[in-house]
Amino acid sequence: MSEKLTTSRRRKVLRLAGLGPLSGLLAGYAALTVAELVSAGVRPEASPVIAVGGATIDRTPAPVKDWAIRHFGTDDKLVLQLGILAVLTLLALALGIVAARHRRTGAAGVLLFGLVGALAATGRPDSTSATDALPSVAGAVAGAALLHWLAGRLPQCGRPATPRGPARESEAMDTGPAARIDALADRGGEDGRDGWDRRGFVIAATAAAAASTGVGALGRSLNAARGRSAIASRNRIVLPTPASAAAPIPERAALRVAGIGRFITPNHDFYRVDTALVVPRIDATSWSLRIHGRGVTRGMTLSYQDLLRMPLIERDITLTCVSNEVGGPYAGNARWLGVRLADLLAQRGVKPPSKGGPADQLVARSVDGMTIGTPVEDVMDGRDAMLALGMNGQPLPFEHGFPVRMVVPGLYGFVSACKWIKEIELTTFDDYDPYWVKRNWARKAPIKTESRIDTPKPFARPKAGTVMIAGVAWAQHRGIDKVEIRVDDGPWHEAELAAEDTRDTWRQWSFPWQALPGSHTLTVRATDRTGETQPERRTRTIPDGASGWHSVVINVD
Ligand SMILES: Nc1nc2c(c(=O)[nH]1)N[C@H]1C(S)=C(S)[C@@H](COP(=O)(O)O)O[C@H]1N2
Ligand SMILES: [Mo]
Repeated sequence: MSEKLTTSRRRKVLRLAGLGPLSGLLAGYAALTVAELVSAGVRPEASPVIAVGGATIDRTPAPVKDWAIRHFGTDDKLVLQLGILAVLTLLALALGIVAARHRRTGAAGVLLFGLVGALAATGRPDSTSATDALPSVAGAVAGAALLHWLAGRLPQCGRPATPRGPARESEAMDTGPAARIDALADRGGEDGRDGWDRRGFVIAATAAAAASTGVGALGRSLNAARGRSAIASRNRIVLPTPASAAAPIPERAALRVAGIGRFITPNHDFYRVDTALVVPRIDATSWSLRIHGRGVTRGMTLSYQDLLRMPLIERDITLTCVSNEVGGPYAGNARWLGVRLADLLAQRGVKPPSKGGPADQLVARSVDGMTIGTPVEDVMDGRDAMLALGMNGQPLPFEHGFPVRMVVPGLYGFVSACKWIKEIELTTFDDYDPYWVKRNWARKAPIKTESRIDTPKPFARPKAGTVMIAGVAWAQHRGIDKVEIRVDDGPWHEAELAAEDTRDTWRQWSFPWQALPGSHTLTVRATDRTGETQPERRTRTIPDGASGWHSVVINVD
């Protein structure tokens, strides 16, 4: 051994490379679990990871968000939370190393990150109370105290140890006299004669980990209990029969072609796009909706029971997300049950701008602070815009807006489909920019005509002969008139359209193709009932929806 390894050095290594970072991790873990417990007493959304995650979502530039939705889909939130946990882990490790040298500085660092959590929690649009800072503050204080305490139990440099007893042969073998002394010193340390009480540290660390786990488990179960009253309120709901039922779906609206999506999307398969890291669980019995603003002669607050007592309409409507790429999955078709929004507004004195009404924008606000702006003209032009309570025969699932959401045929979700709605304000486009508009998305966004090849899938290898090409096309509230298929650079062929349910729903189509061996590009385009054919040119999703033709490349064997 050429280098002399002194006792002091060795302890430094132990402190900085192992136990210091471990103390940091334990402190971080304690901070998060204490925060979780306190958030159960405040509200689950105020817990620091959720708050920082929400603040991150709010501040994510639109192209990045778009990219995240495209690559992670509905898992984008899981990815974000894992990312935050990874960053926190690194910070905890770093603060542990700092604390091993300077206890106070390390502890102060933990408090600083608590402050970041507190600011994120109170700065969220859905935060109405300063108590939202409590989980972060309590967690940070607990974490800082634990780090300070554990760092005080780490081996200290430069203190002489008292060698005691002979070193074991194995330790002394080929390591030279310096290392032998080190080994002796460490054994001495076990007895705590030099201020480094190894057993004491292990006990303290284990106790801290166990206590944190207990606190975290308690917090989780309390948070879950909060959700249970909402679940119970949903389970008790019996949806009334509609005053105006949807016409039965034509039998020939759904094609029997393998690989094509179902005509009605089951609730559990329905795409989900929102900014909520925690799905709001609202008790229907304590929910209310306030309607107010310009031109509302009689403002009002409605309860869920009030809505159930009103005449309900039932309609099939295809929802589409503006973030859907050409050929993408963010469209779904459901049978919605709800109150006609135009009737409700008219009763309260609201007039559309074309009839002299002062408000041209309806802003819906959700319990999670989302704001969504919809043209009043569209809501009141005769289409079946509704406050939906039911989706495919069930009360709305929590993920899809329970207890009440908006649905407006023909408009992308970000300008129409507010979930977990709690307020409707009549205002103007000049006066107010809702959430997405502040982030460079369009103020108004009717759904663009789109068509999608569902089968064959990209890079499929069908056998030569008849290959069924099939998919869906949508142009909500205008209706689909024609779908055409092109193979490679050949001529356009008209596909066969399935029966139309309503002009607010998507339409399935199919085309039996005599496939010849080789690589082929299949392209689809649709024409809506106004006579407009989908443009070929691809545009991005931002600001008002992607356009362009969908195509898939396959290999025929
Ligand atoms: N409260 C709230 N409502 C929301 C959103 C949201 O982020 N928060 N996203 C909107 C968007 S962009 C779309 S496309 C639809 C999606 O509804 P779904 O998740 O039920 O499919 O909800 C809309 N309503
Ligand atoms: Mo969306």
